Amino acid sequence: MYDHGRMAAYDPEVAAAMKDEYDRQKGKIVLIASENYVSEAVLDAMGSHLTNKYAEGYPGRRYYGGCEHVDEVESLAIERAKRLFNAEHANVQPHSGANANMAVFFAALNPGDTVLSMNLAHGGHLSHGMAKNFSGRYFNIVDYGVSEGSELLDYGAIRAKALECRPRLIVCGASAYPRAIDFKAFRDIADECGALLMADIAHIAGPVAAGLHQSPIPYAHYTTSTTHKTLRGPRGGLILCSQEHAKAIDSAVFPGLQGGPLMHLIAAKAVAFGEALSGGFADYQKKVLGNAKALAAGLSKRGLRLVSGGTDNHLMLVDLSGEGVTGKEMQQRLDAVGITTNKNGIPFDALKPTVTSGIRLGTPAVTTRGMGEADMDAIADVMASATREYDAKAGELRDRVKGMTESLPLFAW
Ligand code: DSN
Repeated sequence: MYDHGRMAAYDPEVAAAMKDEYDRQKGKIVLIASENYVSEAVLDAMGSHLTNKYAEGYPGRRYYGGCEHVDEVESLAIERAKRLFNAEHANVQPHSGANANMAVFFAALNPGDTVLSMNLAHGGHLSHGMAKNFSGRYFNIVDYGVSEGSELLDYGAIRAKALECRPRLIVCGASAYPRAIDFKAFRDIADECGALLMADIAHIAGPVAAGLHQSPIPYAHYTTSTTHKTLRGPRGGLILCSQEHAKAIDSAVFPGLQGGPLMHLIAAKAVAFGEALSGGFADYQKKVLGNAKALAAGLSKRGLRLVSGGTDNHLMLVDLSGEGVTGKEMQQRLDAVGITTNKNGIPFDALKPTVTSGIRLGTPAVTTRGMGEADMDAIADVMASATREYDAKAGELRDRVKGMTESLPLFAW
């Protein structure tokens, strides 16, 4: 376990806030779909003296002396990432998922080029083309979304849009889409209109690595990811591609966008990829998906509406618009009883993004703590009460959540 006492001896003020955050993580049920808990091994690598080293460049081709050991670390991370995803090339240097996406845009596009990507309000991501983001400012973004009735991606409509706008790049992948994504269908569309395809699997990297979701690797020209969501590594980014695109991607990351790589985080990525290649990882991912289905079923049977009716992956969106409570209020209520979530717009939301009609829920973190399907039903019960009888039951709900988290370790796998 992390030694808070040692930190307190160095810097009591920072240590106190760190310990409070540790207690918050331990005392609450975390249902933020993009969060997880790392192993002690990943934590150790992040907190190591590798942080002291400058290593601009790539293994064997650095601009600083003394890189022989960090070369080994980065080579391990690259080889493990390639093996994990069955990819020809991996760049493990992006500091974040947004940086990984920016590097692909930098490698594949010129300013002003047309990009077809998923609307943020329908589940896309900031870095796929939101107006204020670099992607929306420097490129001509055309967006696609989900259908109003089914709330699912409509590949026929996406194809029609692609043939009309003739994008240079099509971006698929999402931050708040609860259903499987058909990467092959996207590649067929890209081929038909002469576009490149980027798949952002930040959310579903874990199930993809475990063979529980179709892999984009055979279809996408570029695959990007974060390493800290379902993949359960340190905060960071990753790009996978074929040899054909390797040079352009490496050059876009460094010197294109970044200077020195964060070698302590690259070591932690290597450790996390090693864990993901080990026996228990597929089992963990199966449990993440099983827990998501159980949570969705528990909410549905208590009358709460889920966008698209359920989930195929680790996350779901609860539509609160018929419940007399906004996403913002629900996030606050749940926080007060010990469940951490995030308000989230639902497709065709009438409320603004700072209020929203929905909340997004995901099961990677609770599964890492060892919770199972019966726990998901108990959480669904708390959430239904928090939606409909919060004022009368807040205290009781807080006690129930406390009872559920008290004995659980942060990392049970
Ligand atoms: N902010 C992340 C999420 O919560 O999905 C995406 O980058």
